[in-house]
Amino acid sequence: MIVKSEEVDVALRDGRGVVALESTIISHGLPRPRNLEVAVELEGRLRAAGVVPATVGVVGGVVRVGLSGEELERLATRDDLLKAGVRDLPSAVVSGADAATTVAATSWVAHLAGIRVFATGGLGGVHRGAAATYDESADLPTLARTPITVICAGVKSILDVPATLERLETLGVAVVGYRTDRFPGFYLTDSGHPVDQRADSPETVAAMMAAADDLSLDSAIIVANPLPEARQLDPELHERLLTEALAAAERAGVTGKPVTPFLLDHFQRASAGASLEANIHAVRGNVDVAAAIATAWAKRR
Ligand code: PSU
Ligand code: MN
Repeated sequence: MIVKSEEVDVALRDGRGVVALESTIISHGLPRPRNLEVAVELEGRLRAAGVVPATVGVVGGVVRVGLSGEELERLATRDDLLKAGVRDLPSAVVSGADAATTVAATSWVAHLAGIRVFATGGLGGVHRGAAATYDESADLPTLARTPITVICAGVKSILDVPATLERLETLGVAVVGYRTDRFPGFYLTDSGHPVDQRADSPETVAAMMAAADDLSLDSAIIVANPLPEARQLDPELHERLLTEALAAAERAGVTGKPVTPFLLDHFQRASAGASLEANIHAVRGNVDVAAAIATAWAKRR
C-alpha cells in the first residue's frame, strides 16, 4: 500500500537521517513553474546536508514515500490534482488517482514509513470565523495522534493564529520555538503570540523526541522556526494583503478545501511575488533545520 523509494528504504534501514516533505505545497501552495523548481531544490538541499529527502504523494493510486523526478513533475504539473488529507487517502488509492498530500496525510504516511522528521512551510489551522463555519484543518487532530516532528514557520496569517494555538494545546501537541520565544507568523518573523517551550539546538529537539517516546506520547512535536527579520514580508504590506485576501474570499464565496489555496494565491498575486519569496525562504529555512534535527536524531539511535 505504501511504497518507499529505494533511496528512502535503504536510508531508513541504515539508520540515516531522513526528512519527509509534503506535496500539497508543491501542487496547491506555489505557482508554476516555481513549484517544481522549489520541490527539486528542497530535495537537493537535504541531500547536500547529508540526509535523504522523502517527498510523499499519491501516484496512480500508490501512496509513495520518496518520488522519482518524473513523479514529482507529474504532481507539480497536473491541473486537476486532488488535495488529499488523511480521509481522502482510501478513495485516492481505490480510484487509482494522483493526489498531493497535506501536512496531515504526509505526517501520517511518513510515520507509517518509519520517518520521524518532516519539513514544511506552514501548518493548516483554525480559520477565521471557524466558530460559525467549523473550518479547522484536519492537520490539527491528525498531529494529535501522529508521533512526528514537524518543522514549520508557524501557521499562515490567513488563519486565526491564537485559536490555532489554543487548539494545539487542547490536542496535546507540543509547540517548540526554535531559537525563539515567539510563535512565528509564517510571512512574518513574529505572529504576536508567545510560545512557552524553546529549543536552541537540533540536539535539544532530538532529546525532546526521545523523552516523548519514553513517555509513550503519540502526538507530534511542532518546531516553529521563524523567518529572519531581514527576510520577512513588510508588516504593513502584510496587513493590507490579509484584509484584501479575506474580503476577496468572502466575495467569491470560497469555502472548504479551496480556501487555503485561494488565499495564498491572492497573497502572491497582490504582493507581486514578495510573499512568494518569503514563503520559499521560510520553507528553505525549515528544510535546513529539519536536516540538522534528523541528523541529531539518527545519531541518538
Ligand atoms: N501552508 C502553506 N502552503 C500550503 C499549505 C499550508 O504554506 O500549501 C497546505 C498544507 O498542505 C496544509 C494544507 O496541510 O494547506 C491545509 O489545508 P486545509 O486548511 O484545507 O486543511
Ligand atoms: Mn478546511
